Amino acid sequence: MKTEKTACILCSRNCGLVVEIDDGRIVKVKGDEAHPTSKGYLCQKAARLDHYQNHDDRLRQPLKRQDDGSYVPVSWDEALDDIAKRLTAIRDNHGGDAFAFVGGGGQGNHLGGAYSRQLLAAMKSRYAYNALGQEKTGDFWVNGRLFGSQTCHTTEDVEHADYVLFIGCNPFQSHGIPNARDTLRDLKRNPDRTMVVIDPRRSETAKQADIHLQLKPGTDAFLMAAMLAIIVREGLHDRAFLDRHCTGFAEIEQALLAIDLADHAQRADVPLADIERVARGFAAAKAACVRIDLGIQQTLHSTLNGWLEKLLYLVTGNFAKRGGNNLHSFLLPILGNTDERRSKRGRSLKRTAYHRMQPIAGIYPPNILPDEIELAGEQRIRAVFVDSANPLLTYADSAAFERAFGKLELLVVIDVAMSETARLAHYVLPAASQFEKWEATGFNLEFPENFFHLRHPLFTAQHGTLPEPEIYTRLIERMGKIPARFPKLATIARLELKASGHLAFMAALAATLARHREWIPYAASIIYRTLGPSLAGGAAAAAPILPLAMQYANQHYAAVKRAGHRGNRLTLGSALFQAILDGRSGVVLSHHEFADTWSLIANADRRVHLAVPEMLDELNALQREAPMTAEYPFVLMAGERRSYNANQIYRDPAWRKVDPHGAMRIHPDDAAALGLADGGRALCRSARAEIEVVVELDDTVRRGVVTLPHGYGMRYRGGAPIGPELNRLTSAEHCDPFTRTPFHKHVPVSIRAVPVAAAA
Ligand SMILES: Nc1nc2c(c(=O)[nH]1)N[C@H]1C(S)=C(S)[C@@H](COP(=O)(O)OP(=O)(O)OC[C@H]3O[C@@H](n4cnc5c(=O)[nH]c(N)nc54)[C@H](O)[C@@H]3O)O[C@H]1N2
Ligand SMILES: Nc1nc2c(c(=O)[nH]1)N[C@H]1C(S)=C(S)[C@@H](COP(=O)(O)OP(=O)(O)OC[C@H]3O[C@@H](n4cnc5c(=O)[nH]c(N)nc54)[C@H](O)[C@@H]3O)O[C@H]1N2
Ligand code: SF4
Ligand SMILES: [Mo]
Repeated sequence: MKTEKTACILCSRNCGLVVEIDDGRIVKVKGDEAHPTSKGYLCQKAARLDHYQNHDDRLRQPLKRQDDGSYVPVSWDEALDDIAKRLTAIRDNHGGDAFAFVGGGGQGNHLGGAYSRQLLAAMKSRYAYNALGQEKTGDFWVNGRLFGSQTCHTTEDVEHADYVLFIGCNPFQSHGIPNARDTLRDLKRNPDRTMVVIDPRRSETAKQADIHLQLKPGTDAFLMAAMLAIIVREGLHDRAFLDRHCTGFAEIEQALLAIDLADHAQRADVPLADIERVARGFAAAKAACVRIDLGIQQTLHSTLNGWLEKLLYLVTGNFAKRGGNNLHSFLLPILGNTDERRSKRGRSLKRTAYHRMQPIAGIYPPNILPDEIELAGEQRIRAVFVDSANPLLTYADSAAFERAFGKLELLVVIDVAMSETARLAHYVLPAASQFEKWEATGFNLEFPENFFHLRHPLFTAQHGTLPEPEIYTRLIERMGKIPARFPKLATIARLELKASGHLAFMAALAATLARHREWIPYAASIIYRTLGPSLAGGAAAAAPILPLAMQYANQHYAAVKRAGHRGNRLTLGSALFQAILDGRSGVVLSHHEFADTWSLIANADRRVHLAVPEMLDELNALQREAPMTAEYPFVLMAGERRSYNANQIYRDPAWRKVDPHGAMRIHPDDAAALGLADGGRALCRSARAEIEVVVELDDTVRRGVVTLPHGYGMRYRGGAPIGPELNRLTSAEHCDPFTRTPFHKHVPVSIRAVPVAAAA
C-alpha cells in the first residue's frame, strides 16, 4: 500500500488528489489540501477512478484489423513501420491535406498534444479537429474580435463576486468553476451576495439560486439583449470604463436602444419585470461576473450569445477587476490564433475542401468531417488519426461518422480502451493510462494566480502500452523527419549543471535548429530525446515544458517572481521548470495584478473593441426572426451533465451509483399526456433517427422539453450500447453558421411510448 499525489482527469478542474494504491489498484481517493486551486476539494466522481485505470476494455497491445474485421495483435515496430509507410504514401500521392488529426487530449491529458501536433507537420496538413470545435470556438472567435487574438481567453472570479450570473451552465454537476459546490454554498449563504441562474431547467444550481429565470430553450440571445438594452436605457452602464478602455460603444448603444423589450421578454417567456430586476441588480453590484457554458454555446445563436454574454460584463465595467471577468495566462499553448481577417505571415487560412470552413483558434469543427471525407472528391480526407477522443459517440450524427470512417484508406486510433471509434480503425494503438505516465492539463485558466500541475506516474505502464510522446516520436523518426539520435545535444543536456539554468542546452538546441530549420516543427521530440533522459525520475516526456516555462517567465516576468520563483531574466524560466518538475501538488506559476489584464489584451491600443459587425447584424436580425415552427413537439437537450456521467472516460458501467440507463427526463404532465410512466420505455425520434430510452419523471424540466445525458452509449466488452447513443439523434447541419458548433441543446424530437407488442 502506498500513498501518492495526482489529479482527477474527469473534468477541466483537474482537482488535486491524494490516492492510496494497493496491488495496482486505486483503493482510496481524497482531495489534496496542498493543491494550489482545489485545496482538498473533490466531487463524487473522482472516488471511482479505479474504474478508469482497471477495466476489461483496456488495450494492452497494438492491434491490426484483418479483412474480416477481426483484430490481431502486432508488434509496435510492425504497426508503426506500416503506419509511417502508408501515411507517407498518402501524403506523397495526394498531398498533406488528405490527412486530418482528431482529438489530441481529453479532460486531463494535454502533454501529448505537444508531440501529436508534429504529425500534422510531418503530413504537411493543418487539419486539426477537436472537441473544442463543437462547443467553444464561438467564444474564441468573439474573443479574437474583442481582444485582438483568439488566444485571449476569459475567466470569471465567481469566488469574489457580489453578483453572479450563471447562464446555460450547471456548475453543481459540471463544475467548471473552482470548488463548485463550496463556492455555490458560500454564494447562497451570504445575504449580501446574489446568485442568478438562467436555465430552462430548474437545475441543481438553479435550486440554490436567489433568482432563477427559467427561459424557453434557445432564447438566451433575446434575454441577454433585453438585459443590455435595459442597462443602456437606464444609464446603468459604466461610462468611465467604456471611455477609457473600450471602443465601439456608440454603435452598440444604438442597436440596443432599438430593441423591443416586450417582444424579447415574450420570446424568452420570462416576465419583463424579472429581466429588469436582474439587469439592474447586475449593473449596480460592486463586483459582478458571468459564467456560461454549453447551455448557450450548443444552442441557437451560439456565437451571438458569446458576444452578448461578454458585453454584459464589459458594458458594466466588470472586467479587469476582482470579482469580475478577466483574461488569464496560458502555459501550454492549447489555443492558436487563426483570425480570418488577418492571415498569418501573408498565408491565407487553410479552408476545408468541401465546406470551405476556416479554423478558429487553430481548430476545425468535427461536425463537418464526415462530409470532408465523403463529399470532397479528389480533395477528400483519406487518412485520419484519432487520439483521446471517441467521435463515434461524441460528435454529431453517429451514423455519418460510422459511414465516413468506414471509407477511409487509413484510420488509426490511439486510446487506452477499445472504444467504439477504435472498432472501426485499421490500427489501434494502446496508450499508457493517465496514471501510468507523466501528464498534465492545459486547463490552467486562472487569474490573478495561475497554476500548473505536472502529474507523476502512479503505476508502471501496462506491458505493451506506450505513452503518446514515445508513440509520436517513433512515428516522426520512421517518417524520416528527424534522426533517431542527437548525441551532441544529449551530451550537453547530461553534463549541464542545473545552476546554469539550462542555458547551454537551449543555446545548443537553438544552434542545431538554426542549422536544420526543417527540424523546427519537431522540437518537442528532439528535446524529449535529448534533454528528456537527463531529467530525474524518468520525466522525459515533460522536457518540452522547459522552453514553454522560459517563454512564460519572459512574458510574465513580474508575475512569476511575485509567485515566489527566483531568478533573473536568463534563469527564471529554468527555475520555474524545475519547480514544475518538483511540485507534486502543482505549483503557482504566476501572481498577476488586475491591471495586468490590459497587457494581456492583444489589440495594439490595449482596448476592447466592442463593436463586431457580424454580431451587430445578428443582433439587429433577432427582432425579425420568425418563431420556430413546431414540426416536432419537444426540444431535446441532448447531453446533460449529471452526477454519474463523465464524457467517455469511464467505460465500465459499474462505476455508476445511479442512473444506469441514462434516463430521459420529462415533465410529469407531458409524460401523463403521452401515457408514459416513471421507469417505463419510450421512443425518442429526431429527423435523424429514433432511439429507445428509459423514462424518468422530473418536474425540473419545462413542459415541452426532455433531456438525455451525455457520456453513455458505450459498448462495454463489445456488448450492446449501455444508455442512449444520443448522437444518433443529432445532426451536423443543425448548427451555428459562423462556427458550425452543433445545437445539441436544441434538438427537435417527438416522443412516444414503446408500442405494447414491441415492449412485450
Ligand atoms: N458530471 C459531469 N461533469 C462534466 C462533464 C460530464 O460529462 N459529466 N463534462 C465536462 C465538459 S466536457 C463540459 S464542456 C462541461 C459542460 O458543462 P455545462 O454546460 O454546465 O453542462 P450541461 O449539463 O451540458 O449544460 C448546462 C445547462 O445548460 C442548460 N441549458 C440547456 N439549454 C439551454 C438554453 O437554451 N439556455 C440556457 N440558458 N441554458 C440551457 C441545461 O439545462 C443545463 O443545466 O461539463 C464538464 N463537466
Ligand atoms: N450530443 C452531445 N454530444 C456531445 C456533448 C453534448 O453535450 N451533447 N458534449 C460534447 C463535449 S462538451 C465534449 S468535450 C465531447 C467529449 O468527447 P471526446 O472529445 O470524444 O472526448 P471523451 O469523451 O473525453 O473521450 C475520451 C477518449 O479518450 C480516451 N482516453 C482516456 N485517457 C487517455 C489517454 O491517456 N490517452 C489516450 N490516447 N486516450 C485516452 C478514452 O478512453 C475515451 O475513448 O463530447 C461532446 N459531445
Ligand atoms: S470530476 Fe472535476 S470537480 Fe470532480 S473531482 Fe474530478 S476534477 Fe474535481
Ligand atoms: Mo466539453
